[in-house]
Amino acid sequence: MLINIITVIIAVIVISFIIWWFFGNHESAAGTAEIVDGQQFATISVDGGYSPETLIFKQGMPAKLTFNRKDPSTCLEHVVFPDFGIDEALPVNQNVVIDFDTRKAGEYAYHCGMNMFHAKVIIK
Ligand SMILES: [Cu+2]
Repeated sequence: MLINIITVIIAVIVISFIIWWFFGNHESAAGTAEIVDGQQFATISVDGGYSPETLIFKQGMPAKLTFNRKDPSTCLEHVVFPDFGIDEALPVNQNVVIDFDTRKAGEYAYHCGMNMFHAKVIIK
């Protein structure tokens, strides 16, 4: 009887974890840009995904977005911003700077070359 209860409890925990893993909101804290002389700068570290996963830029201020890939996997070799027609190669351990168009407010999702890792830039 006790074994049954334990089994049920474990099953519930495992199922909850699976549900959280697939459907939960994993959004981590949003990153913000550093502002120097009327320009905003932000760096995204690419290592098993994009960090910070959500980055916020101010609308209408010139922005430089730097990607630094630490992950050698070919999966993350390219970063793609479909809304801006950007498809940039990211050599390992090098800074790749993108001039980001901040004229239009909105949420701009981007992803790796294979569309497996996702993150976004919010302009507001
Ligand atoms: Cu990929």
